[in-house]
Amino acid sequence: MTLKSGMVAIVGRPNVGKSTLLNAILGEKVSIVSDVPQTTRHQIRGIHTDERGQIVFIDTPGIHAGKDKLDKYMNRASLGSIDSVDAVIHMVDASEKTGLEEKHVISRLNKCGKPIIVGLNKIDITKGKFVPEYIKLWEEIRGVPMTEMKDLILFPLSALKGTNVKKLVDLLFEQMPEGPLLYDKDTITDFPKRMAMADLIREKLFLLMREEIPHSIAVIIEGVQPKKGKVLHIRAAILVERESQKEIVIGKAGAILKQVGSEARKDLEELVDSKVFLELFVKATSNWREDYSTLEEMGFIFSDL
Ligand SMILES: Nc1nc2c(ncn2[C@@H]2O[C@H](COP(=O)(O)OP(=O)(O)OP(=O)(O)O)[C@@H](O)[C@H]2O)c(=O)[nH]1
Ligand SMILES: [Mg+2]
Repeated sequence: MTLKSGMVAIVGRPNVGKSTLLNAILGEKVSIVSDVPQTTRHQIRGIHTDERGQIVFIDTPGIHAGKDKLDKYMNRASLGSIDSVDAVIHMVDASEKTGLEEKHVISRLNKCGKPIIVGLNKIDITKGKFVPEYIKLWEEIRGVPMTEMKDLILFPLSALKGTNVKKLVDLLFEQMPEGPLLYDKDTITDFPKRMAMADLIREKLFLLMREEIPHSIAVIIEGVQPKKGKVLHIRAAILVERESQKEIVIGKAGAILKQVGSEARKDLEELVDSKVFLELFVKATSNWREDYSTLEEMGFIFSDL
């Protein structure tokens, strides 16, 4: 059988389930997930390989309206991914009304000339009340009925429950060009370890703090010391913008930080396949979302976009 290989971008507004879908396709957690919007801040590649060939999925940050350097980076990382792929999944939350973000994404996808799969996600909690709204957005922009849009496929999904996820991969393989494997068959992601470590810690902060989480929170891995005995020592800084936010993150008598540390440590141990000693501290650094050197230290590479 001739091998197929290609790339697929997963785009859409925040919180619709893009990262959940990537993890469901791979059967492994590669991208962090939370119900706080703008959880994903980088392009994260997840690689699916089977006897048919290979599909490289690119999970992207949710498209949103912010204006600082980090927001602009995230939006570019997201929409910029469209140019380099063979097909696009536009993830939408079928349980929510359409918004300006959908219009923005659709106007960008309209003339991209690639197959577009509209992932109507969260069908486990919705009967599809808002699906006609999505169809209308496309019909408005193109001035023809949906049935005439040969590049567009509406695809109901539950990324959380795994409903239709295998069928989605089958459908995508049909769209992929012939070609050799792009990565070694055992590679599941090329996201750098240090950035994955920082993201895992950030995920626990999001999950434990939820609405209380300061918008401008970030994690930097400041040091990874080679194993002493059997333990890997990881030192991570949690950045907030103001002194007053430090207390919120630390919690009463250090309760939040302690819980974040203990939950993150378990995931980190799985990631690095070793026992971990995790040292966390909180630092107030004003305006880091506008500061190139801090952003670069976190792994945001502006020259790539
Ligand atoms: N009920 C339901 N919830 C889902 C589904 N898919 C994702 N979620 C939830 O939606 C929330 C957001 O999921 P993410 O995968 O982080 O969303 P995202 O689109 O990657 O968000 P950003 O990274 O912020 O752009 C999480 O609480 C998920 O558990 C689904 O199919 N059904
Ligand atoms: Mg995400």
